Amino acid sequence: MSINRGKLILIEGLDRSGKSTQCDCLTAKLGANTVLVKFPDRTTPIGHQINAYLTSASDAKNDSLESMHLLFSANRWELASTIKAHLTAGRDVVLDRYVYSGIAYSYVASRASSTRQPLSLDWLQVPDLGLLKPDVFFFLNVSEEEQVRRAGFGEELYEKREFQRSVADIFHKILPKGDETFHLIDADKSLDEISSVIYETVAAAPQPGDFQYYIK
Ligand code: T5A
Ligand code: NA
Repeated sequence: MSINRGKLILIEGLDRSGKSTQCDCLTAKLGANTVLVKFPDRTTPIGHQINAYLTSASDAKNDSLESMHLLFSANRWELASTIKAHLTAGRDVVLDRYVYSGIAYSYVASRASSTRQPLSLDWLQVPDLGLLKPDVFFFLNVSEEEQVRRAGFGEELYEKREFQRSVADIFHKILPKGDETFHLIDADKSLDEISSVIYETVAAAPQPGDFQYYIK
């Protein structure tokens, strides 16, 4: 008898929207048979390069944006077979950020400098084609006022107000809003309120069927 495959659950959102907090809560609530995967995974060799990029003080990094975009995607690809193996073995996998962050941040970064070509959505989507699609997808939508109020905002490369405003715009353009797997969450609410909605939605989601992949 074959076991049911696990659910692939994605929590995306703006910076400081509470993604990691909610991923931890959900992973704990779902129990021991659940795996949490955070992107970028800064522990791999590719992740080390990404971490250096995100934490470096210099703004003059636009020349390397194409290669950084490909590295963020490669970071997802290097974990793709591990994620699929967990799901096949019946374990739920919770993703903290994924391809939508990849597209949104590179899109805005390529427009933040007048000295380089902006990157098109078509180009930005290609490296992630073929990756597994989530079965349940949450986007944590936090207001600008609440975002800057939360601890730690402004420490990393992309945590600037103007930049975050543009990231919010592009996220809302690319999110699969009509899709039944997609859930927009008001992330200004309390931690407990949000975690209840997320857990109940996951618990009520149908048993997933065949794996689905991002295709052109
Ligand atoms: N990036 C990422 C790319 O450019 N390309 C890619 O392909 C990918 C995957 C780092 C950067 O990388 C970019 C996007 C980012 O700029 P990261 O490592 O996920 O990505 O960023 P982090 O700094 O870890 O995470 P965030 O800053 O986005 O924060 P979270 O995870 O959204 O928020 P969290 O849970 O850490 O909470 C922040 C604070 O708010 C409080 C928490 O206690 C914490 O202090 N908080 C709440 N307070 C009140 N009410 C609530 N409901 C709260 N929930 C949390
Ligand atoms: Na986080």
